[in-house]
Amino acid sequence: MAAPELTKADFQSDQETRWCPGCGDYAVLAAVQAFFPELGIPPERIMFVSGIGCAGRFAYYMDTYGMHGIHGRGPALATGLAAARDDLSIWVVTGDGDALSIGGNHLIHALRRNVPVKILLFNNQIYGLTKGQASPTSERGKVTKSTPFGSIDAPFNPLSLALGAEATFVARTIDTDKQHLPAVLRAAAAHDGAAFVEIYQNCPVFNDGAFDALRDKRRGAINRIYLEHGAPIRGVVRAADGTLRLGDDGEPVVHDAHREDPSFAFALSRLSSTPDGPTPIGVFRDVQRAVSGRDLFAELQAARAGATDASLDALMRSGDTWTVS
Ligand SMILES: Cc1ncc(C[n+]2csc(CCOP(=O)(O)OP(=O)(O)O)c2C)c(N)n1
Ligand code: SF4
Repeated sequence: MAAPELTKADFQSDQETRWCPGCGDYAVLAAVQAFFPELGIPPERIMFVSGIGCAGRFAYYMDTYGMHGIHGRGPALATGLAAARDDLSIWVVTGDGDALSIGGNHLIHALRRNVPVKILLFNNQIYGLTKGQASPTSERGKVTKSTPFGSIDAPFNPLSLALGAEATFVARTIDTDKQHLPAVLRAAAAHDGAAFVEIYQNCPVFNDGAFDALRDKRRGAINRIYLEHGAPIRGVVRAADGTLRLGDDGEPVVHDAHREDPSFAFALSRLSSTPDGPTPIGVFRDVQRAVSGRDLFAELQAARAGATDASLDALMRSGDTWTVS
């Protein structure tokens, strides 16, 4: 008998959502819950791993398996899970503070290793849960509770960072874009390896309007530069010196998400450092590379098949041993 078709309701947990009214996290949650049935993967084969932050609460609201881990360690936990279970669809939900402050190291190595997990970074350019301190994506000069005279630090560009970490799939989308967000999730899910998706997410309480230039219907129509593999990139040209620029003074540029050399995707990621003007969204890079854990998983299976208690005991007593007296 064929398995019953899944619906959005199959992915909605009975937990009360605890985000502030109007938070962009609601829009992302609704889009993810509506998208997951099309994957055809039963909820019990799906894992959502999160760190700490408002974004981190996401795992409670998906009626799948989930783990609300410790701050910044979502990618590390997911890496362990991916090594042990190659039958799961593993998703990490993280915030800009969680992923790029305390968790920066874990994020870059998961991407470098090409661990088969999908990492959704909800970027609201602020620490939401702890009530509005500057994050690694807050713009220079940003006045917050932790930067009363304006932030003096240069922000990360998350996509440039991911590309520098050798990520094989790098994309950007917007919380309230009901067509684009699922399209990017679809591409991320189809990617064999680590997928990194930055989602511009409005925090109406501590950083309202950070992405209005893109979220607003009228301004967004002008400022969103949709990337589509094989199609010309609107409003982007190659200038006489070979660099990619915004504007129309140069050669038209056709998007190539599958280009091995990451410098093209990197150049696209540099076109907008803060999202207050024309900004590319979509899949910047989607290439194939050896996937971490695949060989490890087979090796573990083989090792397990031949393992007995006796051999473990022999292993513990083998090699150099010392008697502590
Ligand atoms: C080890 C540790 N250090 C600091 C904190 C405090 N803390 C909790 S969430 C957070 C940052 C949250 O910001 P972000 O990741 O951007 O997520 P958001 O709440 O905006 O979704 C911090 C610093 C913590 N919980 N644990
Ligand atoms: S503090 Fe901001 S990010 Fe957190 S739930 Fe409230 S609106 Fe959302």
